Amino acid sequence: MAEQAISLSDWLEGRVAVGLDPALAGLLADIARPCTKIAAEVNRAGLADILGLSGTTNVHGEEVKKLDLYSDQLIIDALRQAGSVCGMASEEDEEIIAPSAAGEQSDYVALFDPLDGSSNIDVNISIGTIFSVFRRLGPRGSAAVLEDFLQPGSAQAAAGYFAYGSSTMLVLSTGDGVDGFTLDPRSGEYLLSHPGIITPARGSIYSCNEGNAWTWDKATRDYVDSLKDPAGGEGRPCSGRYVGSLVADFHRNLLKGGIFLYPAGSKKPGDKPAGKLRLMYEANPMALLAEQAGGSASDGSTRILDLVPSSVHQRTALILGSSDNMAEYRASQK
Ligand code: P6P
Repeated sequence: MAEQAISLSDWLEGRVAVGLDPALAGLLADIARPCTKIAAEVNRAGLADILGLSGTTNVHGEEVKKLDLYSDQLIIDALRQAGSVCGMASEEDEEIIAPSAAGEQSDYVALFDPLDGSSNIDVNISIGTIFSVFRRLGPRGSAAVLEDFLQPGSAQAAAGYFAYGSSTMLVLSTGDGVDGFTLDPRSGEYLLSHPGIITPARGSIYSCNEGNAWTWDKATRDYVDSLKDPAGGEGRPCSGRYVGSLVADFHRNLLKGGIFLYPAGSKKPGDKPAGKLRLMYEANPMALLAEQAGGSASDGSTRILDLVPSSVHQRTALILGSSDNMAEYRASQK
């Protein structure tokens, strides 16, 4: 007889019993609710044209937004209605987003990429929602200010992602390990399916867009070439796996081990190499999960979680994964 599966709400209750702030537990549950709706819409996206939903008015005569804007609004409305945050920042919104009046009493701000990789929807590739939570720096009773968001990733109170794939999964950390939950579509409950995720110390998968190799520095190009060389070192040759959707690529590597690289690149001689991924709501959350699962994450020279942000939407290079693979990568950059 299978053991009774633990639901997300049971799991959160258990964590509150050993010290997790009940308000943070509530915030995580409040994020899960809109993401379950997003999962359902992502699964229907393929029907949009057939049902005349995308970019036109739907059967109810409502104007239907692009799925990433729809997802963004769902999360904002849910967190405002619940009063769970004193401010939000989203990849889809240039300015920080004000809370509801109730939210001004919250101790937390949330940052999110509501539908990362959304360009992959049309080709039915897994995409996801990525979120990061910080405790506010100032006193309760007013909307969060920019400083509440511009904290190093090491200060995250929680972080995680929803993966909309063959099943819908939630993978999160509140700083005490990484746990994965799978949505049971029948009950609408997230059930603990991957307790205490530890990423393998070494993996044979490398993930990067090699079409950008010409923009990387030589040390990075040489390192990636070594991964493909049977005589290039332990575990070679590695297997290249790159979906082009951070949640999908990260999730596979988290479970199977390996290294994901989106290095800084310069497209014109003399250009300062720049990263593409967003620090606050892509790199930081994934870096927290990687470290909590036993791996590590860097921008090529600095630990991601040590980066002090100057802007909510700033970009960074991101190299993260298994501890041994990351140690090898760091040694190759010296
Ligand atoms: P490229 C998706 O647009 C995204 O932000 C991440 O999900 C993904 O890892 C990356 O960009 C893919 O970028 O340049 O390889 O298409």
